[in-house]
Amino acid sequence: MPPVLPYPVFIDSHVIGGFGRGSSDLGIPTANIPPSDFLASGIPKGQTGIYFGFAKISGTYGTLVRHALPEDDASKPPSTEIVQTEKPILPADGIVLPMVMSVGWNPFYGNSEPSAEVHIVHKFADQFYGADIKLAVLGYIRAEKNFESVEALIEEIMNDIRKAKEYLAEDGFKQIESSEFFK
Ligand code: ADP
Ligand code: RBF
Ligand code: MG
Repeated sequence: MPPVLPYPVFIDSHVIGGFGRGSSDLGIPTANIPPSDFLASGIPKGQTGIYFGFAKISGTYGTLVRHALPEDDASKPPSTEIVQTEKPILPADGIVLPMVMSVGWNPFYGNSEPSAEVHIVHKFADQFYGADIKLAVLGYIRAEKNFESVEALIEEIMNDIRKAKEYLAEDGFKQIESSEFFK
């Protein structure tokens, strides 16, 4: 099955700080990008929900320094600063990897600002805040939902990852891996 229009949608962006919950609450880190890069991508009306596709990271590993959380409003992300290292993102640099992406308000957490975040199916040696991230969004999996528990949310994300891997192994999707965009 080939990607159905408007896909593939290509996004050239960079990794920014988010709420810092993906790794700590869920054990599923997500590289956040500026939501405006998603909105400008050509996906109809910036539709929220869960997507799948490929991602390529390049640059050096970088960490995030979080400044104090605003005590009065936990629904807003803390102010942050990226500290770049000189360590190249090896061995993943330049390799096209499977990804799942969540766009919206995270109803489970009730965020007051939209986020666009990408979980890459790969074990990285370190964090890569500030790195360049290229995305080929190839399809829509489902709408965002609320859940009864963190465990239920994690289970659904695992299911999304399973589906993404399944779709991406099909010829029509697999060929995007070697597209000019990722060169
Ligand atoms: P934040 O809320 O700041 O995005 P997360 O807990 O979601 O924090 O962690 C995301 C960070 O973890 C990413 O910015 C990236 O640097 C790192 N990371 C490590 N492995 C992965 C991965 N497989 N997919 C996405 N990000 C990863
Ligand atoms: N958050 C939700 O509130 N509802 C969802 O249905 C939901 N689905 C997600 C699916 C995937 C593949 C990923 C990576 C994240 C999803 N999230 C969802 C976002 C999750 O709450 C978020 O990654 C953490 O809050 C960390 O920012
Ligand atoms: Mg994140």
